[in-house]
This record gives sequence, C-alpha cells and structure tokens, in this order.
Amino acid sequence: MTHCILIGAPVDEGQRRLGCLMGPAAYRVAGLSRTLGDLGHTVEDRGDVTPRAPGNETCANPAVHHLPEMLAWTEALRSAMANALPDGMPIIMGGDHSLALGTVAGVAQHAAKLGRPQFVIWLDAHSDFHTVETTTSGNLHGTPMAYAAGRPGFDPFPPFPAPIPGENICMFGIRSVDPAEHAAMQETEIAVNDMRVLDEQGIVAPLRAFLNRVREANGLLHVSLDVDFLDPSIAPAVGTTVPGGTTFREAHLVMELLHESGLVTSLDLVELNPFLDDRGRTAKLMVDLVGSLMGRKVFDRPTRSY
Ligand code: 5AB
Ligand code: MN
Ligand code: MN
Ligand code: MN
Repeated sequence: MTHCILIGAPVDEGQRRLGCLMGPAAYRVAGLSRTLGDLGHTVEDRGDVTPRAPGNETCANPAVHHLPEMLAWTEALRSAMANALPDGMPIIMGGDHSLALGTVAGVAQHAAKLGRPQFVIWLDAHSDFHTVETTTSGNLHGTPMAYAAGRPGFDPFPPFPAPIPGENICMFGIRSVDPAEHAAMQETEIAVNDMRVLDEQGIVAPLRAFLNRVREANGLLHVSLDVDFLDPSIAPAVGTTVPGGTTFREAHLVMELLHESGLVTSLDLVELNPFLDDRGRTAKLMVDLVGSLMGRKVFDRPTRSY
C-alpha cells in the first residue's frame, strides 16, 4: 500500500498550444484517484499548485517565451515535490513537460537531504535536452532533462540542486532529437533507448538492467511520462505527435515492470492536452497506465526481484 499524493500542475507556458492547463482536471475526471483507491492505496489530492506572480527576468535567446512564468512555476513545483516526498509518492498531474524543471529539482533536493542518489526514467518521443540558450522553438518543455543533468546554459534558473549523473538517466521511446540536443547527449552517459533499440531488443532487457542499478545504489527513482511516448494512434491528445511510438502493451509492460521493481518514488504525467482528446481516451489511457504502475495486473503472481 502506498500513500499517493496527487498534485495538479496546470502549466501551459512551456509550449505554444493552449490546453495542457486542463490536464489536472482531465485526470480527476478520468478517475485517477478512484483507480488508485481501488488498488488499495490511500490517496490525497493536494489540489493545483499556484505559482507566485511572475517577475521580469529575461535571457539572451530571443526565441524563449514565458521565461518569468516558468521561473515561478519551477520554484513552486520544486517546493511542492520536495514537501510531498517525505509523506508518500507524489504523482504530478500536468501540465506541459516544462513542469519537470521544478519537479525533478524537488526530487534532487530531497535525495540530497537523504544522501541517496537520484535516478530518472524519461518516457518520451523527445530527449528534452535543449538549454535556454540552444532551444530554437523557444518552448521550454524541450529543456527539463538538460537542466536536471546539469548542462550549462540555464542562467536565469537557479542552479540545479544536485545534477544527475548521465549514467543515472535512462530514456525510452525516443524518436525526435534536434541537432543541438544530439550533440550534447553524445557527451553524456545517458542511456538513450530510442525506438530502434525497442524494436530490436524489446523494452524489457534495457529496463531491467537499469532497474537493477537503481536497486543496487538504493536510489530514488523518478519517472517522467510524456503522452507522446505513446503512439499517436492510441494517444491523440498531445501537441507534439510523432509517429512510431510505443504500443498499448509496450507501455503497460513498462508500467508493470516498474511496479514489480517497487523502486518508483515519484511520477510526472505530462503533455496531456485534453482539448485535443477524443472522448477522453488519452486521459483514460494515462490513468490506466498509472493503474499498472501502481499494481493492477491480470493475474496475481508473486513479486519477482530481478
Ligand atoms: B516534449 C523540440 N525538440 O525543442 C523543441 O513534448 C520538441 O516535452 C520538444 O518532449 C518537445 O521544440 C518537448 C522540437
Ligand atoms: Mn502554451
Ligand atoms: Mn517531453
Ligand atoms: Mn515529448
């Protein structure tokens, strides 16, 4: 039994297509809380985070938009995450992926306090490895992984509390990487399991290998699930669709393995744009995936350790 802490993060400023701010409401309507309760967990909904009023910070890259708003969100979400972690498992209902600038920083702050290493699983079509300086779209939802990895180029932001070593970061589902991100990632130890890796090896072997490392290190494990990790044919409610994503079963299998590992300590649900949804099917799929992550299965079998 886990104490699940739902935190709404109606962030819409990290990209240009309005609608992600309706994400937290859609997760509530789709029954996230009930799904967790039915699995035997306790659930506390802390409501939506409200950031302070934005300041007037600027940066050298003219493409970047909504910087003051993002700085305010980052601060508020970092605190919300750091405050929730001692009490249970935070589940952040986004909001676009720029919210991870704050949530992953909050995990880092908590991990540093405990003296435990931090690990991240990034489930996404994109690597989100731009900096404030390199982004050409100016959309900060394309930057949070680089911030967490300690990449320079985030001057307007507070320094990341304890940058995550590349070998503690594992990406799955990747199929759209910009040249500046590609070049920067070559210099890191990040495990980039792009779709080619999944086609060839399946998702199980690389995921188990990474989970073993988390277990051996007694790490905290944060999972960031971007809707576009999924193939757009099953998850249409996202602004940045990329064909060739994971299937329904691949996605559930990841969640089932994560559950069996017992290692996940926090979760972001990001990029759901309910305005683009088809009768709530994407929201419902995301809720079902959280169900699998939190223990729903077809048959009960003894928990395995790998
Ligand atoms: B998402 C792109 N690399 O920087 C950019 O959905 C896309 O959070 C970023 O993964 C996608 O704008 C951000 C082209
Ligand atoms: Mn927007
Ligand atoms: Mn993303
Ligand atoms: Mn993405």
